[in-house]
Amino acid sequence: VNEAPGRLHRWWPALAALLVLGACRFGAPPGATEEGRDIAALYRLFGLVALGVGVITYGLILWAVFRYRRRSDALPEQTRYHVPTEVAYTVIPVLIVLALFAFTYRTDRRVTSLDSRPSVVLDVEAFQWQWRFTYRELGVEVVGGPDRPPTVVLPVGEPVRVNLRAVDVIHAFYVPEFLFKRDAIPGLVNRFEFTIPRPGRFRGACAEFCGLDHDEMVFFIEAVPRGDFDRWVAERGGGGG
Ligand SMILES: [Cu+2]
Repeated sequence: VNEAPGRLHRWWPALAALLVLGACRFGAPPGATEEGRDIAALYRLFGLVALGVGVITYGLILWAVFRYRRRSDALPEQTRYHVPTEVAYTVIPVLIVLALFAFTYRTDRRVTSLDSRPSVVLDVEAFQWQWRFTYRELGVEVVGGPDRPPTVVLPVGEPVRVNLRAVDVIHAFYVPEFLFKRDAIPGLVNRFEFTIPRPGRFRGACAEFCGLDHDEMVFFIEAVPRGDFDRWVAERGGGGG
């Protein structure tokens, strides 16, 4: 009758591992902005290429281990300087790296481009230890305070331009679900754009240690339909943009 607990005992490590792994999220989020989706596609490409290289490499290692395992004390035939093989294992990795570089360059250019006509311009100011978001054209400002993370509302499906500044020390604007991070550096304006295709609420935070209350530099971005956005602006006495 008392066997069950004993048997269960053997499964404790597996159960504990399952619990820990269950709390993990494997891989990157899919990318909540159009730019983020571009980056997610690049991640996937890198993952697949790495998987292919891994399968081939481990396959060849296993093949060599079993095919050429020790069968007697006699030394097998020793070969060296096999030029075609050496050329192949030099050229192929170089080609893979060049191709990945080209894809990365293309994605980076698309993600950081400022060609589109932004429908919202957002001045983002990082300071110790919160954020100030100013909709210059709409006359609206959102400032966070201690234990009061700010929520920035933005219209869905419209390009947003961010002008990122830092008042005191270096901070970093980071929204994990956007798969995007940019430093805020005193004396410098970092500009970038993003478009959020679907409504949602996304948590952002400062990603550069900037002093004692660095961890309090949390903010939220909320993407809503245009009508809701206009109402939100009007409630704050803004508009006219
Ligand atoms: Cu900071």
